Formats: sequence, structure tokens, C-alpha cells
Amino acid sequence: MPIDKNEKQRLQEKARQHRTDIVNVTEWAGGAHIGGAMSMADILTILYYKFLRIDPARPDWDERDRMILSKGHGGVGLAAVLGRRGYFDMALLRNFNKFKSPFGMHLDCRKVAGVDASTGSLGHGMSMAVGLALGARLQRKSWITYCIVGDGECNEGSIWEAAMSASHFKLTNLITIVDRNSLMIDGRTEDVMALEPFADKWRAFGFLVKEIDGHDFDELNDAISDAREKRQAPVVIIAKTVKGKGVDYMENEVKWHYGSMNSELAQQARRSIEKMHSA
Ligand SMILES: Cc1ncc(C[n+]2csc(CCOP(=O)(O)OP(=O)(O)O)c2C)c(N)n1
Repeated sequence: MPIDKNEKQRLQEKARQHRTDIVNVTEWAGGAHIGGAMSMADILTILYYKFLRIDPARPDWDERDRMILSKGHGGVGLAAVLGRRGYFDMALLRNFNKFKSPFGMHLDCRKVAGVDASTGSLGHGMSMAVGLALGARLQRKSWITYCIVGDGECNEGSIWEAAMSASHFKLTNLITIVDRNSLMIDGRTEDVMALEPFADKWRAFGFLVKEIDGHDFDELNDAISDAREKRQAPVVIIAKTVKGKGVDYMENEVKWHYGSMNSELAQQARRSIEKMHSA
């Protein structure tokens, strides 16, 4: 079902808050993988505020949907949305990635409520998602597994092994979303290790492919709603995004894959986010 104007406004407000939280946590931590957290901010927003069947008061609830952040370096984004959704006190994020904090740069599912798998070594999360989806089927459970994969991460052969098995086992209870921001750690994906024709590759592996604007809540909503209903093959949503989205000086700048901000830059980032979300 399409989203109405009110719901879209609500999601946009959540996304504005989420992006501001990411800037704040990055400032407190003295640095984080902010570029890729900003690119997937709208994806995480619609998942955590609309689609995921979860209960922050019961992080281990067996019937919950699962969400694996395969591009685990985006932990700053996941931690921000989990805190805001009420899994833990947001104030704890003041110690993000500090000595003795439960929050490392890559989140540990044994230490942070709401994290379904410890990730960070690229290429592993999707295999874990395949395992969870198979597990749900074997146990006759109705929960859905979502997996967010980086496009640079798709240089990892293990992503394609996972894709091959998801398709072989017809895992229609798995929804993969690729954050297609076209940048990775050290350059453009197409320069470092070309992915195109990317959608065709997923199709060749047996996936139903949806290509969308990953910052457009109407398109995200339609693609995810549809993926939840169509049941012939696993679905991948290739969400075209902008690395650093929302902060003018970070957008499409590879150097902001990982970055730190002094208070002046952080203030500038918050102003930029306000401007984008009020336009
Ligand atoms: C196995 C492995 N190799 C290398 C790295 C280092 N690394 C961290 S992020 C990154 C680039 C990932 O690019 P992408 O998936 O496009 O992430 P995004 O642009 O969305 O942040 C690399 C190579 C890693 N975490 N794991």
C-alpha cells in the first residue's frame, strides 16, 4: 500500500533525527564511518519505523524480524537508530567506540541489544542472513530476514555464494537491500572493481531485482512492500543512494567514508541536515 502524506512526513522527520544522531555520535566518538551511514539513513529509517516487526523491550523475542547489517562498518548508523527506537538509552552513545564501551565501531550482538549479528568483516552478513532465513523456514516461523549489503562489499565472493544459495533454496523470506552509493573505501566502485551490469548479475543469480532511489520513501515503501508479498524468488532491492547524503560537504566525497569532525564541522553538518530536510 502506498504511504500517505502524513506517514511520509513522519518518516522524513525520523530520518532528519537519525542523520543528526549520526553526526552527534560521530562527533562524540572522534570519528566513524559516516559516509555510508548517511547513505543508508533512509533505508534504516523506513525499516525501523515502518516495516520491521520488532519489540525493543524484548530484543530476543523469537518471532521478531531479523535485520543484518552486512556492511557492518555502518555500525554508527545502526546504533543510532536502535537507541532512538528504545533498545537502550541514547546517552550511552556518548561513549561510542571508547574504551570499555559496549559499542565498538562494528557492533557486537552480544553487547548491544537489537543487533542480530556481529558484522564488520565484509561479505559475511549475507551468509548469516541466508542461515536465518533457512532457520525460519525449518522452524515454520513467519518472520522475515532483511540484509543490508554495501555495493563495494559486493566485491567479496562470499556475497555471491550467499546469493547463489538464497536462490537455490528459494528464500523468499529474505530481503536483501544493496546500498548502491557507488563509492567504497578508496574510490568509485566502477574504478576499483566494476560491478555493472549490477542488476543483471543479481538476475543471473536468480533474484527478483528492484532498482529504486534509496532516498525516496515512496519508492522504498513500494519496493519493500512488494518484496514482502511476492513469493517466487528472493528479492534484492538495489537502492541508489548518495554517500554522505544530507551533509553538503560530505556528499559523494570518498574521503568521508570515514571521518571525524571538530565542533565547527559538526555544527555545519547539523545545519546542512536541517536545510535538506526542511526543503
Ligand atoms: C573483509 C574486509 N575487507 C576489508 C574491509 C575494510 N573496509 C571497510 S569498509 C570498506 C569499503 C566498503 O565499501 P561499501 O560496501 O561500498 O561501503 P559503503 O560505501 O556503503 O560505506 C572496506 C574495504 C573490511 N571491513 N572487511
